[in-house]
Amino acid sequence: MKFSKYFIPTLINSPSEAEIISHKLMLRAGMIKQSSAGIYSWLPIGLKVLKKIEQIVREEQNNAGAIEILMPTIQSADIWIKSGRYKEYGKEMLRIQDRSGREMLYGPTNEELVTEIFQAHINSYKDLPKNLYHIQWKFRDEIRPRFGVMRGREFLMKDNYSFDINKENAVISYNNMFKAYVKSFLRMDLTPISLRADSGQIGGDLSHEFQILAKTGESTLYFDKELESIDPQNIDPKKLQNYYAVVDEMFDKKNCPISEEKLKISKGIEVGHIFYFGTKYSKPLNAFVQNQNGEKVEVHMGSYGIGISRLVGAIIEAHHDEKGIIWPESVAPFKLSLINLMPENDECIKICNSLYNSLKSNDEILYDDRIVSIGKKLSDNELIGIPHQIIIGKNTLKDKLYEIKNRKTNKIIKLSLEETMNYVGKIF
Ligand code: 5CA
Repeated sequence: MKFSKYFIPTLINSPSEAEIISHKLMLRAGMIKQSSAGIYSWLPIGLKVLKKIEQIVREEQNNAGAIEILMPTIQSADIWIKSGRYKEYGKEMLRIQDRSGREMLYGPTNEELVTEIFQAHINSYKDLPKNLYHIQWKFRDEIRPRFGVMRGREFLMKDNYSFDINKENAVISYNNMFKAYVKSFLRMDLTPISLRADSGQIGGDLSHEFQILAKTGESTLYFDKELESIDPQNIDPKKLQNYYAVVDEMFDKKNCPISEEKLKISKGIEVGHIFYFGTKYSKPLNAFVQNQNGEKVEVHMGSYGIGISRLVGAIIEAHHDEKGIIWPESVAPFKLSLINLMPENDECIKICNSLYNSLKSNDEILYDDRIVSIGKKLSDNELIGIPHQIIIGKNTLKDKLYEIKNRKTNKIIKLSLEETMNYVGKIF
């Protein structure tokens, strides 16, 4: 992609409305544009990152046996009246009337809708377990939308729903998702901490939040220090769940089972939340199956959410420096940028074009061919945080060497054309 033909509207200064670093950097890097409070348009590189996160989550859901569907954003109030949540949800729910006066709403979550789908099509224990997910926009009329995409009103969520014959099997599904969550976050270079959580609006008695430690996080976490030194990838969920780790609402100083020296208190960003809530929705919405004895039983359900759009901000909170974003390779909008420092010099253009032409079928490459100052070019590339940068300028003309910069380590190495091509080959 040629930068000059693309659309990355970078800004020198961050707009005054942005309070935290990820919001500032997303605006400065031209990733999003606010359209109204807590509602954003996603500009090209913002969208690319969003899609990559979405894809990682999708792959780990599929690996864990979940099945993708797509439910609508607009739902009928009827099913929410049946579950009893239509009133309960209060002002956070955006309510709409269609032209014939029917009560509709913009979905804040999908327990009711997915239970209705299950109920219509599945009626035997032989079809269990089932786990259905979708990746869809949600709307919650938050009192205080803030921090950009971190607490939006419209936001992208992956939500899935498990259906099992009994509690025991439902807990197996729960732990299976727990593992998939850990894997998904690790693939984004995030180290999640899982904590016992309150199940709030969704309900139920078993719930965990997945949090990323960050000073700017909105949650306060209380956990065993040992958790920080554990590699969550190679540990059984049940073992992980045995450590003391709770979020604010669950913390009780008097009943805390670990000593003050062992307890760590940190701020965190909630990137995922999982729930087991038994028959809370299957009962009112008549989601029964026949068991082995031919009896009708209500299915046991769990729901599992990942804040896809929030993750864009959370990853930046975890990966940035004073110059800008440092994207982990797995979610970077482009893996490589090719920076022409002398875009008006025929020879330099020739070298860049030939390198670009040999690579351009790859949509992981951004070719910065803009006619702007060297300073702006370098600082824009730092800001948007492409992991690998090939810098072509005077030095390349003089001694045929290409400067390769690693955004994370800030190290620059000089390579011949052949070595450069080898280096590039290894990135993809
Ligand atoms: N139905 C359940 C699980 S599918 C549910 O809705 N859970 S939730 O309320 O905890 O939301 C799931 C995830 O969505 C959260 O962990 C968070 O990462 C993200 N999220 C929730 N509210 C917002 C918001 N206002 N802005 C951005 N992301 C949000």
